[in-house]
Amino acid sequence: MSDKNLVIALTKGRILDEVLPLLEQAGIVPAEDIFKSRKLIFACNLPHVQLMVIRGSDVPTYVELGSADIGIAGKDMIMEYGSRGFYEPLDLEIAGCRLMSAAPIGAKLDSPRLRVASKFVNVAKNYFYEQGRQVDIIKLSGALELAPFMGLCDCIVDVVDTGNTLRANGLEPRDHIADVSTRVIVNRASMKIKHDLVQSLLQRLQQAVTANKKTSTAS
Ligand code: PRT
Ligand code: MG
Repeated sequence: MSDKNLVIALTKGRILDEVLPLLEQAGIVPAEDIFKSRKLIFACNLPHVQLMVIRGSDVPTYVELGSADIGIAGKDMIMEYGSRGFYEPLDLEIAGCRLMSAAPIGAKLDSPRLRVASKFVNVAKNYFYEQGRQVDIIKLSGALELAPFMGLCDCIVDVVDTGNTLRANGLEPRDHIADVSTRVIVNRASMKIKHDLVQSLLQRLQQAVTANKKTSTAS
């Protein structure tokens, strides 16, 4: 990590689609089409900036350990990572969704020890602990909606947007655990050592977020 370079770790998938236009408004444009390339790291129009494209769950790790200065990831991933080893100065207000529990429609969750399947094991554990409920947490990596019907668990914790995926699989949302949107996180040392570079990027991103909000409320 040189003092003059800025490495930005981006989340691939739906966040990338929404974040590239914001970065462009903030003056950062990849040197090639990220979607057509199999590369994982990209140069851009600013010679001192590099963009990494990785899984959202890995973004906090890169930023906390300082291999990336800045990260862009969903609040769900940041909550699950669960560290205070970086700053979270900006909400980009994109890729909004909710972390929720969900169960088969009408199911009574009255067993004394609830079996909960999730990708978000820490989020789930903390939430049910705060509710005073005894739980066994089962870690899954995907297709969570199937798990209750296969007898693996009583309920799940997942991110929900429209709720269509839940409904299509016979589930209903239950508890609203947290609102999720895409956040900018910054390595603690980078915030000091690269103060000017980081602050000017944060400012331009904030302006892009504000400008987008104005156009979306105007239309
Ligand atoms: O890439 P990987 O497989 O590890 O993760 P992923 O598939 O969850 O990644 P991706 O690209 O889908 O999402 C990355 C980030 O987008 C998440 O960390 C969230 O912050 C944000 N996000 C916003 C969402 C959704 N909305 C969302 N709806 N992430 C996932 N979903 C999924 C959800 O898991 C469920 O399968 O979409 C389905 C539910 O959508 P609805 O509209 O049917 O409710
Ligand atoms: Mg995916």
